[in-house]
Amino acid sequence: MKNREVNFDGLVGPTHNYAGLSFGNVASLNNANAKSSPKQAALQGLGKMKALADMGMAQGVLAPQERPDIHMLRRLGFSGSDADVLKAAAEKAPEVHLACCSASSMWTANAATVSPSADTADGKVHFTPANLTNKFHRSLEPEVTGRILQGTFSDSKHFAHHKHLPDNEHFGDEGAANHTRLCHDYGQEGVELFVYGRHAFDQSKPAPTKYPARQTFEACQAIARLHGLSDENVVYMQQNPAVIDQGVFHNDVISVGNQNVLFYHEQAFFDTEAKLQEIQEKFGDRLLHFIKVSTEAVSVQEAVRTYLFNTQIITLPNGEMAIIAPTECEESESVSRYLSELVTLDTPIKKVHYFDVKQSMRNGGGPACLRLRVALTEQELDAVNPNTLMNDTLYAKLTNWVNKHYREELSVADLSDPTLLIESRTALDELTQILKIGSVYPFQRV
Ligand code: SUG
Repeated sequence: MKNREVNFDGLVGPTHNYAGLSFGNVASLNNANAKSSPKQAALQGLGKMKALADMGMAQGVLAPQERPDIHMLRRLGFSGSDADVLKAAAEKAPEVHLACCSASSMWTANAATVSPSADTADGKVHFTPANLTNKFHRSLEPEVTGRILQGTFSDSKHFAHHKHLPDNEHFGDEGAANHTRLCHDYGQEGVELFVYGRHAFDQSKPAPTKYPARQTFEACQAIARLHGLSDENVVYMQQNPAVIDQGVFHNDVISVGNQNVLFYHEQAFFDTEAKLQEIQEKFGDRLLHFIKVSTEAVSVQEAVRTYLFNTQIITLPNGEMAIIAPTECEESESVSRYLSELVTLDTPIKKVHYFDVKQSMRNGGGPACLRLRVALTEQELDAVNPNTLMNDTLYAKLTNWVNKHYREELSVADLSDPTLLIESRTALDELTQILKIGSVYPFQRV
């Protein structure tokens, strides 16, 4: 039986913009109010998906969400026609309006936590959408994310879906961005690493002081319980509070794993040595590659600027691993030097492929943010909605769809234009037919 890890990338939505919504995420704040190009952003994302499919990887796509979120604006007291709602919100509560226009669901590493069937008590693949409570614009996502995941992984014989954790900062959960799975073969039992930023109930424990820790220890434990994971196969690790304060708002900005490789910055974790030892013990006597990057080779600041660790490490059909990195890594002297050397060392990583995902990078979203990893057996892959799996035909359809519906350029002022709402709904309605995921959007359900 062939087991594989499938990347499900988020398709960038038609309202992609730079609103400076994410305190603690340096790129988001630095690019606030810049003009965006939704069309370029979506095409860059599709280009990466197609390239991975062409490398022989199984690649899926997850639909974006309906924005502006008129339903939330109505819930917050704006009324009248949709156009009235947008106009009043933009005038009277501009920050709330911007939050309701964000295309942030594109970063599907934050869509959910996924545990493969080899790790779970009932032998099903488990999904829990992330509640994303720390940022209002992101907290709008989990309900529809859940529906999109169910439309993509609908077969209850293989897939189990949970409701997102309670919408409260005590259970702040950012999904797979803080979750890594180490394993020998994708279909064999693995060790799931849950990385958190703070303890919610015990305030005496270390925590960052400048920027928020979005993920709590208590949320990690709840997910492990829901997914039926065994304590023997789970490791909880705390992120180093000092790096959160330097802009590492998710663990996938400072470490990434794949199969028997954990690639991390020496400052990534708290209590590193003890935790690496626990990982090795739980992994057993099989070979694990801990690839540590020293501060001397790449500073935390440079890692955050270039997203060296927000790379995807993928296993190619020939068994070798490759790194999918943003072009910012290639443009940095220290990081490109590090990567050219890495592929010559005695580790499974043998190649680096650079991709231009600058539209997403400017909001703090690198290649790894754009994808949700789902390890599947062959039977499970057969049970996935086939219309969401990338191939030449789907790529051509989605490229045409983007070219037909997306704007070349968008400024923050354009977000209150009622025609943008109509354009966006028209596009998404057509998309649900292309992907055959059902009526997942609120405007399709009234
Ligand atoms: O949640 N940026 C996202 C980036 C998410 C990156 N994901 C991972 N690291 N996995 C965030 O901070 C910025 C939106 C704006 O400012 O317009 C934003 O939401």
